Amino acid sequence: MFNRKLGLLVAILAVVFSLVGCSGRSRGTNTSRLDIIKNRGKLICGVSGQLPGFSFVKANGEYAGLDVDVCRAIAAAIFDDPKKVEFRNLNAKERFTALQTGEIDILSRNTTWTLSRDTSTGLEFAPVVFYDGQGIMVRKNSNIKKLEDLKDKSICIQTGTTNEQNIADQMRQRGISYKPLVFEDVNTTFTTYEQGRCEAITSDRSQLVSRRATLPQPNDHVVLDTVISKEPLAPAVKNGDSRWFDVVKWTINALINAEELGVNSQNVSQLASSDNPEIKRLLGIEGDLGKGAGLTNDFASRIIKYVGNYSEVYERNLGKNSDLKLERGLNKLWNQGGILYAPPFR
Ligand SMILES: N[C@@H](CCC(=O)N[C@@H](CS)C(=O)NCC(=O)O)C(=O)O
Repeated sequence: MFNRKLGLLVAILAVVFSLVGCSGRSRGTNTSRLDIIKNRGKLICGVSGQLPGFSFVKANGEYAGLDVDVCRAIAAAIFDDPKKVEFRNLNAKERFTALQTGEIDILSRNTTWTLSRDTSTGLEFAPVVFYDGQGIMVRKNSNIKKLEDLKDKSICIQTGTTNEQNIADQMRQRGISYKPLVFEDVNTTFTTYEQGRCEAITSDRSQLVSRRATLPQPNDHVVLDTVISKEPLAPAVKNGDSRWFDVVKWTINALINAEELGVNSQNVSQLASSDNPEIKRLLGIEGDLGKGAGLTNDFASRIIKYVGNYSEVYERNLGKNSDLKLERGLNKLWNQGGILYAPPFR
């Protein structure tokens, strides 16, 4: 009798666990964040909002930047409308909580992919959208040329970033003492540096170049050549939802593959009649690739039509068509001297 009851209990528990799974998300009903977004009718995208080139609000009130365009590309893929995005500004410290609590669907905010963030913080990182490295900015007239020149000097740093940890590692390793001045708000970090209360400021190099342009006298400041870390910047989603994660990954892969295949916002409709089988698959003329991802087969065409390919996104926000004029460097395609490489649409 007792054994039969125990057997029944075990069977019930087995059914419950198989439905719910370890993540607590019901597999039985197969609810993904993708369904929530579709039902809501818009994507909620966490950004910085303070960083020209990546995410910031233009004079006309619209968001712009590489991180912004990643979210617009996802909205184009899902809704055939790049405007169906609500942006939420997040500082470095609060960004991961917003993802964990479900306040945002995606974090697209100059965030470095690291092991602990990928595992202990409960995130999944999509393909890298910008390969960066940490640098140091100083006043030109300071005569600071290398890390050793920062001995006993004060350095402005943003809390909750990889930058805070990397500078500590580098200085300890070289036996250089320094005074870290740590802030939560990026504007305070830069204002403090600008007022001369720090002799240097450290951050991802792209951020230093971006924020330098907003200083009253940009030419009085120089970003040193020294690069002290690898900062692969990638969008992130919450762990345990591979349908949604796939959509984010393949949106980025679409941007990169479109550049590789020479498909851009200008020629995308014309190339719908291309004979090239790779282009046909990318644009959904042939095959059922989009449907397999929970989207329409032409999802990449939508992305390219509204947002462009990776090169268009890069040049508009960070490269030659932007104020920043950042060289593409590592962010060139793998077959053009860079390391951008997306798996195939197959
Ligand atoms: N990539 C680094 C740094 C990212 C970061 O948030 N940097 C600070 C330092 S300047 C920041 O707040 N940047 C401007 C912003 O994103 O609002 C990380 O993921 O930890």
